[in-house]
Amino acid sequence: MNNLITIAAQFKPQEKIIDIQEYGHGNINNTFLVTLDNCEEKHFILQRINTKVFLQPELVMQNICNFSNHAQQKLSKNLDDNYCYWQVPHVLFTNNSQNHWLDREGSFWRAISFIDNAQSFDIIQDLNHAQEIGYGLGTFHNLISDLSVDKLADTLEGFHITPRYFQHYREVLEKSTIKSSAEGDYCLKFIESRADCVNILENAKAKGRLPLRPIHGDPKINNIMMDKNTEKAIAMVDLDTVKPGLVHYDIGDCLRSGCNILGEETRDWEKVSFDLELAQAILQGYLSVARSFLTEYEYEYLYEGIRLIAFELGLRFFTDYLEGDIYFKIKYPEHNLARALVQFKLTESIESQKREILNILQNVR
Ligand code: ADP
Ligand code: GN1
Ligand code: MG
Repeated sequence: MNNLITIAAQFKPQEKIIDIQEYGHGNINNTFLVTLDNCEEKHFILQRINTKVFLQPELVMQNICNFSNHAQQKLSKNLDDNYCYWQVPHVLFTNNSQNHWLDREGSFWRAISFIDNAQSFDIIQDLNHAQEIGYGLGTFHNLISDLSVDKLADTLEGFHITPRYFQHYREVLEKSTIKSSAEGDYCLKFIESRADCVNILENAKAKGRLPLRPIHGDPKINNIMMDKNTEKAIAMVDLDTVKPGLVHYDIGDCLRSGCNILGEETRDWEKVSFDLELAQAILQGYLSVARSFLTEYEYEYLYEGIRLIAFELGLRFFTDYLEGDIYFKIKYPEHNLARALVQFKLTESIESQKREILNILQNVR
């Protein structure tokens, strides 16, 4: 605790820190809520960046600063009411104007302003929440849409490039010494039977059908903050993966996390399914703000994007399980296997409802 206070104090040297608690359920970084003895600004977020994942955390900070300056400027100039409630978290600087602080062990720390009176959920609450989640992602895409991709470094090489995850999976599998189990065998078969779909988005990108745009990269529902009073989406957090990509990565990730009512941490993986009503609400919310910039081809590949991102996450979890849990934080030994099963079951459910999903996509346009 003393150590944490010393670290937190780098970002607010004039303030008295009265409490620091672990916060949120992120799978990558270590997040803390810092409480100050200051009634105007009671909290901020302190995070230790996982530098095994983000090998160049300085680039992550540069991207976040570039995005948040761009968005703040846009919000301040906004003459209509598009973004009237929207908030953008900003980076806190140390006394000597650094956007991060390295402790004695070399850990990389950063601080972010707190989105007050808001909460995020790991599991979707209802149709209103779903609609707001979609609205939140659409608002974010609008805000970031005119930030030049040249201003965004690649903070995580290969992120959402499914063929690369697949290639890596095969290499890991070859060396793996994990003993066989019914659940493990289900995953192995599942992956092999989908081998021919892993290139679908990358091929479309290579053919020039899908443009690279600035995206969030990680819009699962617990990264979208909801106002506690109005129950409206008011901010997106976890900006580490803001970088050029396909909108399909974002829309797919948002739907795979929002339409699974058992949540991605359930142990009841056999009961997991993709909820169509929630999908419709998320897409309606999204398109109410983002309809104008999607191209014909982008619409055409939405179904494949939704399916692929669920499959890809299953593949990432299963590979991490085989590799000894080096990427995602775990709470018990087979955690990444359990998470992979959930995503594969979800993929199966998406596939079995392809016709209905295509209908929804047609209707919400
Ligand atoms: P991770 O990269 O590990 O997922 P996040 O940045 O998503 O870490 O933080 C974990 C959780 O903490 C989020 O899901 C969110 O609920 C909360 N959180 C993160 N940043 C903020 C913020 N600026 N204001 C309020 N809550 C936040
Ligand atoms: C990670 O950081 P967090 O928990 O919001 C991961 C996402 C996965 C998600 C699955 C940088 O997100 O890609 O979809 O776990 N983030 C990174 O829960 O890999
Ligand atoms: Mg997160």
